[in-house]
Amino acid sequence: MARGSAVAWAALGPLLWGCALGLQGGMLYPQESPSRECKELDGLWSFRADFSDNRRRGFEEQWYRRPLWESGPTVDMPVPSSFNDISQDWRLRHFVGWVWYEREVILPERWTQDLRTRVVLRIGSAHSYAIVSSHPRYPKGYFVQNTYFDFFNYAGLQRSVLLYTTPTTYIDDITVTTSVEQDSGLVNYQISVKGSNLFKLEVRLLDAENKVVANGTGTQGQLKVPGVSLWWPYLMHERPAYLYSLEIRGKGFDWPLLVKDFNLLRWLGANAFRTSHYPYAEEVMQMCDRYGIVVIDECPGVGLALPQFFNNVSLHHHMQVMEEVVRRDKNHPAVVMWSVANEPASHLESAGYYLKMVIAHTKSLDPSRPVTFVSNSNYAADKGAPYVDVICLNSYYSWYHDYGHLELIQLQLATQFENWYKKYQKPIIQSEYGAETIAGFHQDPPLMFTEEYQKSLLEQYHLGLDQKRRKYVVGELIWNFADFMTEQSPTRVLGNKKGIFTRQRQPKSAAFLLRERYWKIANETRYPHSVAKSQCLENSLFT
Ligand code: GCB
Repeated sequence: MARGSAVAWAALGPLLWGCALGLQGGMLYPQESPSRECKELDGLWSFRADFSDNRRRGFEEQWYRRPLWESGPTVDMPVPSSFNDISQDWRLRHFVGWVWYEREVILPERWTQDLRTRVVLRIGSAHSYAIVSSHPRYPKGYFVQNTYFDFFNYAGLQRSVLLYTTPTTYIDDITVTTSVEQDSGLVNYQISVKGSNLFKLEVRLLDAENKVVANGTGTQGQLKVPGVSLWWPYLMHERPAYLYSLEIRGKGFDWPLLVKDFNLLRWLGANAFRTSHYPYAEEVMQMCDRYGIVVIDECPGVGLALPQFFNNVSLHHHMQVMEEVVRRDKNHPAVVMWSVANEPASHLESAGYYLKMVIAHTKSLDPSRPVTFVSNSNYAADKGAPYVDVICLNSYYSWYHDYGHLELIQLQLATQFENWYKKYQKPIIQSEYGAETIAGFHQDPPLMFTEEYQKSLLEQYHLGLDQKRRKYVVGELIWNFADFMTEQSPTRVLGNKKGIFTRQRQPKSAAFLLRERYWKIANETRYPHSVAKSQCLENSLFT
């Protein structure tokens, strides 16, 4: 297995089994400190997909016992990345089954010899398990992956992998909640220490310039920051606070694209997004804290489309997933609300009970934030809405029905809002609306798929939103920030084209329309919170 005592060897397969058992303990983002060292394992790894009929040859032959190249051919695979689009091999693009990743690592001698050092392997994201269906109409043993969502199921080690150390007595988790008392910020903290009961804890709160602004001791307490300057979303005025934005990319992670996307968000004047339809990389969340972008943090509860999905096994798993999401993201000031699902079949009775339980569980995990799920059901039929704090609605007027009839949007939108509000009297967010648009297609008067149609559709929605937004509509999130890949289907032309940017991040005409709108809303009321003030530093709740 290992060549020499200082060489460690890692394969993904067995690690995935570990992940499946559920993550225990805290999920603090690894930070270097005098007592913690980090070693990034990003770069080129060896890789093999197990193409055997039952996809289990790797386990049967124990590929993990020796260097991977000894049991068969390997290819280079970058980490982080999805493996699907890296090679020219069609089979890999659609691969369902186990894949094996390997990387040799030289560990500092001290890491393996110092008994007071604990070494942790951290995989940012290993994606994913699959639903596999066999089809009697097809050749024997033939199977494909069926998904019930509208994005390509990219897979692999899509986020960074690293090793880090802690002392054997170590801080496993920190929970921070905040409040304000006159001009003071109150920071309540709770620290979980593992490994021993013999320790002394000193707590220091640093501001954006790394100056100590409050001190404490012990595993829990309250820190007071007089004259506090609060975290504030980018360009948001206070009355009424309003979220306007779009959905960005989140499955994989690479810095150039991430920084580009945040520059585009700032250019647009957008102040929020939802992590549709799974939690984004931790680095994305840190950027949101830093740039003042509000996040509706959504778990991977997507594709809950069939009655049989609302069973106790799923419910239990869904609750566990919410525990993981909350544990990971609870300390980000940018997170404003949890979303437990996207478009579940919430008209079903069984879905009503299921959503009630998941929402109640999420609230018990974090009583400080509102909880929602995103609905595309009818107001009269939805069984989950009674349990949410904010109603989030997806609707595609003049797109998935009444094709081309932009003149109907305002009436249909007003009816939608009024019906929901009358029934529930809760704040509403229009969490999706948009039109498929192929960059460079033009037609006037507008026809579907052209840039003019996307613009006109958004304009009609905006007229409808403006009627309600100073009342109970508290946000509008267009679908979508950028074009993205989906499974092949007769309704998708090389993926979903509802982006206002192309996949290469170039603007379609609608991007300019949105830019004008977002900046106009931001400037409607001049409030003391300036753009500059919104740029809080990561992990600091107050600047
Ligand atoms: C939706 C889904 C989203 C799709 C979008 C569309 O309602 O939530 O995942 O991509 O519609 O474009 O159809």
